[in-house]
Amino acid sequence: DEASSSSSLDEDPEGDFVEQLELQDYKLISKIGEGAFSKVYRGVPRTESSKSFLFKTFKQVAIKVINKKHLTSSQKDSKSKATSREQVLKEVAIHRTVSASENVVSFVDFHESPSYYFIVQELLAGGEIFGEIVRLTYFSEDLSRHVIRQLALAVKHMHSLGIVHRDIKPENLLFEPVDFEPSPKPMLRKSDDPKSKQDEGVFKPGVGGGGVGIVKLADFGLSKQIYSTNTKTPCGTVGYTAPEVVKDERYSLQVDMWGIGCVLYTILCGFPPFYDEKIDVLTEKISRGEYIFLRPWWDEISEGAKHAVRKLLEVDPSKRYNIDEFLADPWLNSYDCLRGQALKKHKNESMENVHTLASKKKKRHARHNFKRDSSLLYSPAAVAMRDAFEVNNALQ
Ligand code: 3AM
Repeated sequence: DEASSSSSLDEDPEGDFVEQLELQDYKLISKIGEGAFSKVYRGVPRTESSKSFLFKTFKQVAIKVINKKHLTSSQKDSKSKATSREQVLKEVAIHRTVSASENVVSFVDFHESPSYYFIVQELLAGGEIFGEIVRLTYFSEDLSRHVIRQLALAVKHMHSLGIVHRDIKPENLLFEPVDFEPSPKPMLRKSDDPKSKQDEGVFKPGVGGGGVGIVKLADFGLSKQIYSTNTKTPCGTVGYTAPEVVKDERYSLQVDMWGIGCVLYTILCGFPPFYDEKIDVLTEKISRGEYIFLRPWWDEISEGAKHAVRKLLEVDPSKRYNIDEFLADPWLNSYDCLRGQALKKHKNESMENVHTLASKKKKRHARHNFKRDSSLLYSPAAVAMRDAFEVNNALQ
């Protein structure tokens, strides 16, 4: 019944819920975090289970537990109402499909009990990149490149399958931390010049600021397959499609590029490109692409990085970088570790004078809202989708 199903999870988050939750193959260890409709637990596959092979591959897993009650409750939030069993199954299907990429959080398993859904996935010990932004304030150009390149590879994989993520934001980027010793020597390849190879340090992900290793894209709750992934389908089939449909498909993939642009902007300076407390003002700013490289935060950021941001935050999706164009971007492909480090040091010094307590507070406040409502900040598609949900709900 309703009461017992809620107490099993909501009131005793550290307990052993396996019996109540009918999750025989995994043991839940502790709660990692909470999403809008789910709680995420660290878990281990049970060795005695028939799926013990999982134990070898994934010693620990992250289990997203979705309480069915929360999905069906008639909350005011239109997003909750729109979320349904079909959406959970769709999320699972898409996650399964895109899981092969090294930069996508691996899908492990899916279970359903009378009260819960369980999406079992690989555990990334670092948590969200969002947390790293809060911790470091902003990333060096090297670290930004390291993070954004991996995000781009994940998006490349998804787009090549005709799948659009639609919710790219720092909260949906998880990472594996790495330990590294700061070194006076460049740890990243300085150039492609073979003569400089001897001076090259060993490539260590994360060097350039912060211990961020591998970065993976997560959360496929808003993802959508927009055309057949069957590449063997003769082009003739596509040939019958109306131009505006073909365009829409292409353009809707482009919303992810906008998302990458927002993430890149945010990690480089520490605040998002579009922000306003009033949602209609924010929407207006987004639709006009009204953002600036705010001084002094952007003063020392390279022209190459700014160019990449401009090409990603291009209002016209046909002019916006597509994933292949972005992967070929000169800034994304440059290795300039030393300069990045030097700039970072310089910036830290100048930042101290600039950051009054008030501006710090304002920024924190902005970040707070940004986390709470960031799907609205990131993609024009998310805004459009929310409006569509509202219209739908009004009609029902
Ligand atoms: O609630 P917070 O922000 O602390 O990092 C994710 C987020 O943490 C974490 O669960 C929370 C809700 O999404 N999370 C989700 N998937 C994860 C995974 N595969 C994960 N942490 C590690 N590995």
